[in-house]
Amino acid sequence: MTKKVNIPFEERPQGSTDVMWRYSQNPVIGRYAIPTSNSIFNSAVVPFEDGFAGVFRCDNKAVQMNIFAGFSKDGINWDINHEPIEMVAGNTDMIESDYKYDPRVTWIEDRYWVTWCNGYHGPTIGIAYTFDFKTFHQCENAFLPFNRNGVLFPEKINGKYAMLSRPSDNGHTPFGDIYISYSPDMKYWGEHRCVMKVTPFELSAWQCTKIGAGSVPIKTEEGWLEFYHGVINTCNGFRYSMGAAILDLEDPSKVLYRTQPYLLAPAAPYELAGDVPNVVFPCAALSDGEKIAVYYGAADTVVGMAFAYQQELIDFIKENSI
Ligand code: BMA
Repeated sequence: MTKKVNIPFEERPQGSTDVMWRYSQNPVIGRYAIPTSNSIFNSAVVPFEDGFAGVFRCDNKAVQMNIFAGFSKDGINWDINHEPIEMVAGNTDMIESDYKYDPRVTWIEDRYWVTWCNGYHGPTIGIAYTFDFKTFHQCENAFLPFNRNGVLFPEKINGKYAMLSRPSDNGHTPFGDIYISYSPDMKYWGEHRCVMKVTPFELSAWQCTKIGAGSVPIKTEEGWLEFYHGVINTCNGFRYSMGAAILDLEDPSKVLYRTQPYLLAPAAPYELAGDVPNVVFPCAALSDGEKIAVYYGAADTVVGMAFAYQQELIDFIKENSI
């Protein structure tokens, strides 16, 4: 897919010196954007046909978590289906799924792959593929429970599919590091290696409790550009912020650079207040090689966007690396 993408973008606000800035019209998706929803957040988008498609986490008014397909001409105004995705069998018999949340989407070779947190005796990583965002083929879960934040690389590495993930527990996990795993066939996963761990509190406190992969990594000349979330446990609970790392192109278990300061932390009203206050949770990023648009869940309630210039951001990550 070499098609030039017209990604949604807004210039840095006058007077701002931040390397990443929020969209002035945030949130782009409100909590009640479909009739049944209580909240829509932690969602993933990709270029599709002459616009964009996405997989959205919509919790309903019984607060059941599920994923829904959606479409957009401009990447900002979205039509989200009113019915959740119904999977059909992919590379295995249908697997039970008590719930689905926090999807990611990436194009690899000939199809779109979706990963999400799949309820199978607790959270683990579900995988499906689609060609058209209408029919979704559910494949084997990647891992044993418990695991979250499964994020595929957009191409094979040394001939194998590669996925970042975050082994966890069955609750609001108070720990968590990022690992990478490989698969020859999207069914059997192994060669698990540690990529990144939490930081010492005194070095970079916003990422000292747990970290998790966010967006599908963006391939750049400097390495894989990966947006991730980092969490600090405060006296009022967890606070989720966004940082970025650059991973080695041939061996992404090698972290080349990683931000000491966060790129975006809860500060706007829709990030500070919502069903879970103080959450900025990136799940997708678009790049045209120059500009970047990140989609993130805000306060587990709505979807926001933030922008950056790719080279400025890479320079910032290198200059402010741990
Ligand atoms: C995590 C996941 C995310 C959520 C975050 C903050 O464990 O459940 O979906 O955004 O907590 O509540």
